Amino acid sequence: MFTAAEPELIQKRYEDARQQYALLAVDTEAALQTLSQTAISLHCWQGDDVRGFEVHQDAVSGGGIMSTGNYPGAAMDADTLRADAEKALALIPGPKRFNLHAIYAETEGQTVPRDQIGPQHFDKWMQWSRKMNLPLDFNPTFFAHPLANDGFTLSHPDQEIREFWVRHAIACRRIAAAMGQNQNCPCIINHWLPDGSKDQPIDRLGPRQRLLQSLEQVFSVDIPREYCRDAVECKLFGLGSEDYVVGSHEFYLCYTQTHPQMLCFDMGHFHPTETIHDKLSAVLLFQDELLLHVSRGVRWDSDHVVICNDDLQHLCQQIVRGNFLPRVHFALDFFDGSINRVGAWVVGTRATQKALLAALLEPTRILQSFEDSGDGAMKLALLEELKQYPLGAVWDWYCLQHNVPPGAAWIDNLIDYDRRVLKARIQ
Ligand code: RNT
Ligand code: ZN
Repeated sequence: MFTAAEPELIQKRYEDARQQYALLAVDTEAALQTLSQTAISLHCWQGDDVRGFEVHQDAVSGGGIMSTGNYPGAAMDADTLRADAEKALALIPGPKRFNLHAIYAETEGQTVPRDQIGPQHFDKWMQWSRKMNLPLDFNPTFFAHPLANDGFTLSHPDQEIREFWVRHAIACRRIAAAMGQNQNCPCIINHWLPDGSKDQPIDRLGPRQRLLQSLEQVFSVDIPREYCRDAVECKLFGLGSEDYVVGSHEFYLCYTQTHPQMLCFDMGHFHPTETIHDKLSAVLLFQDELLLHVSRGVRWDSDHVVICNDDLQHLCQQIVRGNFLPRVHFALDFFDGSINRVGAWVVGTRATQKALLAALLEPTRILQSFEDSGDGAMKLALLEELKQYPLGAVWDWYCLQHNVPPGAAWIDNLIDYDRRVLKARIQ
């Protein structure tokens, strides 16, 4: 249905676009070169609605997050998840990484408590990573577990429960280091916990004191930085933690300012009208690197499939304008179980790459000179005109060079996989 244009035509369109951008002193080749060196980490949990493969998993609460929808074909085991991911990866140009959670351990039918998981439970993932040339990232799972049912983990008032989660986090850091060693580049491990309260806790300080203590324990274990980099993720509110989240923005901002771990900004973790692009130039003035969870908040949900909207474009603009690319890590974080999950991965990743490409194709120097000379209307005018520039022609050329379908052509591959594979799965 969406037959791709002939390669010669794509090349010709690119050549025209190259000249059009060149008139603004924008070097499309340089932009493409940068794009082809920027990896996006795809999150495994879009493929199975954040279920994971733990044995004897109790029906427990989502722990502050929840994937909704029952579109057919969700992956129910690791081989299927990998197969679906391979399909998605084949439709996304350029370098990618793959982000796992602890609940995706492969334990051969054995129940392995979360504080006892080790690198061996991720052997198959690491083999796959090598085969696919796809570095892995990692996350401890502080939710969907009986010991998380109170809504508190690392900040739980019960010391034994806290210690269980501390051991879990340390076990995960060791796994991350094994992944880093396996792939010869650091594995980014992100620590997010759902801890918080639904309604007006009297004590807002105690849980934060306990979280701080637990984090000190988790990070007191020396793990080589060349293999593992730790991040901590803040949040304003979640499902069941509407009134209070222990690991708030202020908590982790202060924490990372005084500790070597990096901050993780999730685009959906702030007030519904608050965006993160303005925070980069503030935080990166004081800190070395930043993990981004590219996501899309819609009303109270923080995890809709990413599209190329203003928020994402503003974010990428800030990264490029501030020369922050070498200091930020792009990870996707959304989950939608109501649509084809492979499609969700591809839509979100391609949107992120397109937003980045648009930012890389910006005539920043001209815009800056308008700003400097007080020509605000001219600056705004050029920003608006740029929206009609042939980004798509440059993008298609990039896709062609990376052997993935350009334009809408990939939707045909998606329809085929949907009908032939996903809908044929017995649920
Ligand atoms: C939840 C956080 C967190 C999770 C993943 C599954 O609000 O955004 O990053 O989405 O760890
Ligand atoms: Zn997140």
